[in-house]
Parts: sequence; C-alpha cells; structure tokens
Amino acid sequence: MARKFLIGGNWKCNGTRENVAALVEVLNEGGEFPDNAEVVVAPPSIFLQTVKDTIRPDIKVSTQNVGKNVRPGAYTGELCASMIKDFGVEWVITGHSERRVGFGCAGESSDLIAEKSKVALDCGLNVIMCIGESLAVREANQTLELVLEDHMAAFLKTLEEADWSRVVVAYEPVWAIGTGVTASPAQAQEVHSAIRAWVGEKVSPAVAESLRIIYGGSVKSSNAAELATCPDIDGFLVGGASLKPDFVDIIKAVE
Ligand code: G2H
Repeated sequence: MARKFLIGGNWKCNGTRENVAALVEVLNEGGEFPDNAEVVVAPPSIFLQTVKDTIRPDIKVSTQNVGKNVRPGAYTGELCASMIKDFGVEWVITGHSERRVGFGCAGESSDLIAEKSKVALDCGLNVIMCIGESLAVREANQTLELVLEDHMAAFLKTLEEADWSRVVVAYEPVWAIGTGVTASPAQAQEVHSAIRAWVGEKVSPAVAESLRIIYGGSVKSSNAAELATCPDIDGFLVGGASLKPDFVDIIKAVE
C-alpha cells in the first residue's frame, strides 16, 4: 500500500497577526498540491482560530502540544484533547524535543508524552509523535537504543490498543533542528527503516507497512526532494522553512 506523504509545518512560537495572515495567503495562493501529499500546519495556539478560518481547506490545522487530561478543568495554560477536538482541529503534535527538554522547567518524559498521545488518540485526534536523539547520543552510537527502546517503547506501552492509522512518527534528530545541518538521506533512512522494522516486530507487519514516518530537522526545498526518495521517509515536519514561501516548494518536492 502506498503511503501518502505528510508535510507538516511546525510554526513553533512564531508569528504576528500581520505575518500569519501573509503566510496563510502565500499558502492559499500556492497552487495545486501533489495528490500524494497531505499538508498540516501547527500555528501557536493563539492563532489557531484565525488560521483555521482562513486557510485553504486542503491544509489541516494542528496544535503543537496537548494536555494529558481529556476533559477541561483547572489546568492553567493547557489545551485538553476534547477541547481541541470540539474546536474542529484534527491534529496534535506530541513529544517535540523542545518540549522534552523544557523551557526553564522540567521537560516532558517519554511516559508523559505517550500518555498525552493516547489521550489525543482516544479523543479521535490524529497525532504526530516526535522522537529523536541529541548529538551526544548519536556520537555515543546510542541512537537506535534511545529512539526505539525509550521513545518508541513508551508509546507502545501506552498505545497497545491504539488506532495506528491516526499515528504519524516524526523522527527529528535534535542536532539537526534549526541548525541548518540536515541528516543525510542515508542517516535518516537508516533510522526510519529501523523504526519500521521495530514496529513490524512489536506491533504488526501491517501497521509497520502503513505507518507514516516523517523526518524533521532543517528540511528545506533544496534537500526535500532527495530525502523524499528514501523508501522509509514519508514526509517532513518542517520548522523554520514552514514560515516562508519555501514551504510550498517543499510540499511540491514530494510529487
Ligand atoms: C524540527 C523542525 C520542525 P527546523 O524541530 O519540527 O524545525 O526545520 O527548523 O529544524
């Protein structure tokens, strides 16, 4: 079964009312997207309403995080899964490395990220679950150990009964994020293929075959086409370049 590419734009904590409107206009005027591409953008939550109301219908909207509680309640600063679903947003991102390390406070553990992913899936949302190693881990030759036996294993423990058709795994090596250094196609393919084999063994060959594993880390239009030729790369999670017209070229590069 051919897997449809997923190209996600993670806007992180960027944007003003003016340049968000301008970016939406660029995307809306970006012409036809390839049939084999599904496109999702994740604006900061303060812009969700305006982006959802103004963006072309073939681009779906995502949050950048989700709380671990299903229902609304006394959780200052959180967005809960049922609220996101009710709002008509279809996607959430979980486990981005910037959330794993925290922002001056405790970062998110693999178990917490898995719990959040489960809550989102149980509420009917689609989840882009991020995993990836730091430079120190890669240099110590422990990449697969970390991404499989820690990051993926935590998901698996929690998601046993999950509908995997609503899961996308984003492999984002931390050393390639926002640094301009992209993993080479061979480096990315090696990890993607190991993730697929691991899912085949631990979940099922059918889930492994249909699971979309996307790459993130300094993706731009100049490297997207080559990365997209790798057999186990099923799209991208794009940060910096998703804030520019380059994002349209990245989407078209998977054709
Ligand atoms: C990785 C990526 C988006 P960038 O974080 O998730 O960001 O493309 O800027 O490296």
